[in-house]
Amino acid sequence: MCCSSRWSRCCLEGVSTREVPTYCRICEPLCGLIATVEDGRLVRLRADKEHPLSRGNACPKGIAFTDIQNDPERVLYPLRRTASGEFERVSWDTALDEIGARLRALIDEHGIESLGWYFGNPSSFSYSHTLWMVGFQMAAGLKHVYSAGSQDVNNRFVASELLYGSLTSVPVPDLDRTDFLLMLGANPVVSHGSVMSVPRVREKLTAITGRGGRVVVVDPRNTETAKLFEHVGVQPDGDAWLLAALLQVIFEEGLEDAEAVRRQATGGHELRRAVARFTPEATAAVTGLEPDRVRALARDLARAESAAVYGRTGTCLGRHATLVAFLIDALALVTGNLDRPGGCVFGKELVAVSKLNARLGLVGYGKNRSRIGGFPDVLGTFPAAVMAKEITTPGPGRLRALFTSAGNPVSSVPNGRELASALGQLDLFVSIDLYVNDTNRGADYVLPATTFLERDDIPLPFAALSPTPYTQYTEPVLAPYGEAREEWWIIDALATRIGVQPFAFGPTRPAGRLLGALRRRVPGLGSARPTPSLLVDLALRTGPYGDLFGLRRKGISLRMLRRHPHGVVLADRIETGVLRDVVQHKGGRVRLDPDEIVLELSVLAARPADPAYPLRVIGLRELKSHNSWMHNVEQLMRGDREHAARINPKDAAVAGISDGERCRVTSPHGSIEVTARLTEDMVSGAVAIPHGWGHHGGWQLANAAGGANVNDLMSTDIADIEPLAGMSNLNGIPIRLDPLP
Ligand SMILES: Nc1nc2c(c(=O)[nH]1)N[C@H]1C(S)=C(S)[C@@H](COP(=O)(O)OP(=O)(O)OC[C@H]3O[C@@H](n4cnc5c(=O)[nH]c(N)nc54)[C@H](O)[C@@H]3O)O[C@H]1N2
Ligand SMILES: Nc1nc2c(c(=O)[nH]1)N[C@H]1C(S)=C(S)[C@@H](COP(=O)(O)OP(=O)(O)OC[C@H]3O[C@@H](n4cnc5c(=O)[nH]c(N)nc54)[C@H](O)[C@@H]3O)O[C@H]1N2
Ligand code: SF4
Ligand SMILES: [Mo]
Repeated sequence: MCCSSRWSRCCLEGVSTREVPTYCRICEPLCGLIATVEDGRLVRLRADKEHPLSRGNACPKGIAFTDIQNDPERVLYPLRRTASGEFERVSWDTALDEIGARLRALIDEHGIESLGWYFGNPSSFSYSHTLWMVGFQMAAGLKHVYSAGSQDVNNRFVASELLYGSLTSVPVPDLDRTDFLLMLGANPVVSHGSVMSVPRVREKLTAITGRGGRVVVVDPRNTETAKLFEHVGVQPDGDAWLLAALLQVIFEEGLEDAEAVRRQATGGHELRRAVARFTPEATAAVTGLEPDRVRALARDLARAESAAVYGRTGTCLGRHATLVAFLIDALALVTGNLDRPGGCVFGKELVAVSKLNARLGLVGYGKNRSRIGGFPDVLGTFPAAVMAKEITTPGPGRLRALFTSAGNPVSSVPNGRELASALGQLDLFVSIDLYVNDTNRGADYVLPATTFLERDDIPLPFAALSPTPYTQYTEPVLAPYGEAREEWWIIDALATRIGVQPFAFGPTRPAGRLLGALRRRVPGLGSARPTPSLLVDLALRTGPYGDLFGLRRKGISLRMLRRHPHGVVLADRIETGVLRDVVQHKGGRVRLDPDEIVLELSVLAARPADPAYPLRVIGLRELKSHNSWMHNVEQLMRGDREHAARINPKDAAVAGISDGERCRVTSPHGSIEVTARLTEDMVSGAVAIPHGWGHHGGWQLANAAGGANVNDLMSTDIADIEPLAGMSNLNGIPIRLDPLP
């Protein structure tokens, strides 16, 4: 099956064993793995020493994926819910034909706008899943599309739209060359880095201080990352104030790189005016930080030889998420650190999506508005926080049939209880997943997806996010277990049944003529059609690193990548001096004063204190959990793992709670019970609780792990959804702690 695999024969019983290089698709470093396969079954995963960047490094989750691949509780056959609420096995034909018939009836009665899709985080690691999802959305004209993005990163995209006129152009910190990294709301030592694709990220960070530089971590918790470097214990959701104060000091003291601001941007004066009131003194009550410390930080950052500013989920899930993402890049630009070595730099895409999109305007920002709340779409998706109300609110355009793929929104979006109850009101609910999870347990059908080891892949969106540009193509390592199928195949099969075909442009259109040559017969899908690998090969070959069908020596194509099964480094480092090419605004300059941002700064006000809810809850990721879906793995759940809230001892004392006791956490929106773990790591006022616990699915070990869904504390009130990007507010929510008897 794989040209790169090494075969050996076990002399005893003729068992065939293969060692196949591939890569992990659980999180963003995409570490190289070697899979040991015996007679079509995975027996082991280990780190790939020959991978050019991860070089023999992988984390416990990647290695433990063997147990997910082989989990007896994995869904391997299409399931249909019976009248008694149990699932029964049905054939693919039965499932697809029945779903198709129900969809056609719904569309006849209520139109295509009654149909919706939520795709979760693991989809972003599958090029074929995302490609076919987008193809289906465009071909069918789907409006109700939701994703994990509104709980994760859409604010980052909208900030890029405002700054650069290019939603998908996101700068990354140039870790290998920077002298100063200011990191807000990220814990890469545990998360392994996000919106930057950096194998061995811990080494990259310690190398900065090793060569005499600094790493400053702004976080309400003294995290595993902060402990290695310098910690600034900000109050939850204080980042907008802190960043504005840093800019204020820099402008006031004339520390800005005036030449860079003039050359790269417009609106510098307006930004300066907009931040003028945010002095370190004026913001101290919100940030919880000493004014002198903020001043010193601003000076050090501005004077550093080179500096990068980087923020991740801790800065994306507050009430001002888009503003914060905007100010992060503005700070880099104003200090002369945007698009220069050691600063924040723009990687080159494998497929020129940003440019193509800017030219063709395929998906963007605010092309549509959500029915509930009137939120602008981001890359064709609406805030997942309105999904429940889109189902329960009567009227034209009501969401009546929902598909979820690679998602567990009851666990991951705000107010899981509301969503769980709304799902029960759907006319049709279909899920494509590896498991019966906390969301699809009430679905009409659960369709079995292949794991990442059972599909071919190339990490399309991640090449531009790697300080050392690289890529890797992998063939499937295993044939699908049971009757698992790839998402793109399932999407295509469903689409066909409602008369829609992704990527089927009419034969008279130029794209149609081109794609005409790119058709292949696929088992189970009827007539010849475009396939993901045909399309991606074309896109790669004509892309920025492509071989241009032979015109560019050493350019890439799938064929070329197959010859390098451990991955290929595409360049030593990200090119700088590319800003004019990145920025799509007329005039080619970054906008520092978009109306949305200037307005938000002018009205920015702290949430009034409520004595009934004196503390704030924030998130926390743990090394051996992955969002909601790795709690069924025995290796990862060994030891004393339990769902616990991290609380500062002073706050616990006020609430009358001791270490190890159970306590009740109450917000204005809900209430959960967790174990209290007291730690000086938390700033006083902030309580950290991991998400993705409190399971009720088809995964017994996960169910038995206990815990609670922290998102039951979160709100889906329209006023609580961040207006610019539709971000869910999951960090900094006011809470109260009470002891449990
Ligand atoms: N082990 C593990 N790794 C993962 C995941 C996982 O679940 N487990 N999930 C993956 C996913 S989907 C993602 S998106 C990435 C996320 O990658 P990261 O964002 O690096 O991961 P987190 O650990 O959530 O780090 C967020 C940090 O923000 C802090 N924080 C919370 N509120 C605030 C605030 O208001 N201001 C500031 N400045 N900080 C705040 C938290 O204390 C936390 O330390 O991780 C990925 N990697
Ligand atoms: N309070 C709070 N909430 C959060 C966050 C937070 O920091 N705090 N973080 C948010 C973030 S950053 C994210 S990304 C979201 C994640 O939110 P979601 O993406 O909704 O949920 P996951 O927990 O990642 O669940 C992924 C599902 O995909 C399935 N799966 C795994 N691999 C595959 C595959 O290859 N194919 C298919 N079809 N299914 C697969 C798993 O079995 C699981 O059911 O959670 C968000 N929610
Ligand atoms: S760090 Fe992420 S990509 Fe690397 S092995 Fe662990 S889970 Fe997989
Ligand atoms: Mo995420």
